[in-house]
Amino acid sequence: MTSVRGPYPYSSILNTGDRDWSLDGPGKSVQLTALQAYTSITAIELEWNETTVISSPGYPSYNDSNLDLTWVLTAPEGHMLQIQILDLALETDYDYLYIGYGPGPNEPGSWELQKLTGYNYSSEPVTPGQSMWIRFTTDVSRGDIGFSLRVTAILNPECSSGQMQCSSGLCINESARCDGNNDCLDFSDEEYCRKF
Ligand SMILES: [Ca+2]
Ligand SMILES: [Ca+2]
Repeated sequence: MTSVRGPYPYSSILNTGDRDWSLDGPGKSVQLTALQAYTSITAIELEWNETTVISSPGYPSYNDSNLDLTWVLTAPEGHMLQIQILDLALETDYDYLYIGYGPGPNEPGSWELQKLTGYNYSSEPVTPGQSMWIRFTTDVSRGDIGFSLRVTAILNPECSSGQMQCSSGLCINESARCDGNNDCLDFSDEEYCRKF
């Protein structure tokens, strides 16, 4: 069974929005509009062959301001997460979908793999590793359709000959070992290299 912890929200008053201070005359009142920032982190542990679909709140439409939502997903040992974007329509340059490898957007050992906005995306599945994170942020103004993506915990494919396996389970070309580039995304192809 999928194990889900969270979302763990915290809300805060960012500012007081539009104000009408015109108090002159009877019957006038002050209206204060509070804009809320909604931040949450949801942890999802997938079991073997399990699939989950993650979508923006209210998909296929969103209009929420100041969202900052994070999902952190993990697969069991020996498995990898495969992600496929099913749909993406975000307010260009204002609302973003981030996809990364590792335990969380600001955690050590994490890397941002994709930063998406607007309408262009690839529906090719990508397999970042055993853990990954997704972050969705919106600004104060308008929305669009939102996003939907599918994450599946797949059995770690054996690397073919001429490849090495990273600690994350990713297969990379053997020639990328110890070449100074972080091909594994977790630096495991650059560990235990002879230093000249
Ligand atoms: Ca927006
Ligand atoms: Ca390398």
